[in-house]
Amino acid sequence: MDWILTHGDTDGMCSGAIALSAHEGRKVFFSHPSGLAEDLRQVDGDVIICDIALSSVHLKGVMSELERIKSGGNRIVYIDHHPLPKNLKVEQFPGELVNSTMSCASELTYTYFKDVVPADMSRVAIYGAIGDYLDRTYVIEKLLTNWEKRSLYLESGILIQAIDSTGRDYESKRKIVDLLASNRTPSSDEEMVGRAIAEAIAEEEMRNRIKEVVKTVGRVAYVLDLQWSMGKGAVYARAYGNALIGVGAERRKGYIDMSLRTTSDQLNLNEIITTIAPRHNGSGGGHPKAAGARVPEGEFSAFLKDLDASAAEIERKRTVEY
Ligand SMILES: [Mn+2]
Repeated sequence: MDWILTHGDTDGMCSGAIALSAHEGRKVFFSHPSGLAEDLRQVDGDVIICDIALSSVHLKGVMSELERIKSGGNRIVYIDHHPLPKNLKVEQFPGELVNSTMSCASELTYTYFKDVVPADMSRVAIYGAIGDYLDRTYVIEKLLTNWEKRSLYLESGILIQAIDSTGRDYESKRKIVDLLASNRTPSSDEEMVGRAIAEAIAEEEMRNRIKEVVKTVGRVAYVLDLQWSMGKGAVYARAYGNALIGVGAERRKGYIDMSLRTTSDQLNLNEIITTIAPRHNGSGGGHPKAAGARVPEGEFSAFLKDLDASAAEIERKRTVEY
């Protein structure tokens, strides 16, 4: 069987939908950087992987699975926009590697498949770009010229809120990917519209609750176990904690999973996280302003202190430089 492995956020799901519209009938499976090696073990055919960072900590396991898939005579296309780990030898990559940190994965996936997917799939690339805050690139702005921008914002708003409401419900996520791949709009699906409105109402309540429960460690503001989108939790924690970095975290099987956000142009969360997470027996990474991490539960408070110290150090250096 042939596969599509993709990330479960809006950008990942839009990438997956574009790949699925290029390869109807493939099995869509959701994965993430620390689970990728394990998830690849079930792959027994061609595979397209979208929007999943190659993490330096898990690189060995991922590469050996990719080698196994390739040696079975199968084709691998790996499309991603996260920075490549320093220990990756690109020339030895066992498949096609499409990578740029300037665009979202949906844009890269659409560009890769544009000759084989219906032209209407360009709006799915735009939804994905909005989902990852990467809609102001040359390609996306050009694609937008053939659409009514304001209407696409409604569609992407419904899509993004509905996806946020799915959490780890992979069956619902798969239905959304199918809908997008078959060129239907989010607004045409009653269940999605219902989910989106309910999520928007929950967000308004949660936003106000975060004002009350946010905690700070120096320049870092965090919320823990809100049972809600960790990314949004991080955004509002930073805003209401009046901090440099926001963290939305939750306890999970002895670990703390978290999303991190900053609005500072001086910080690079990907660099900070890839440096400090391993010091706490954790892993993580992502983008300069949005990243994710996982550390053992007992390390969480030391990790936050380390995060604050790194931010302080960068702030101090930059101040001296200027
Ligand atoms: Mn992405």
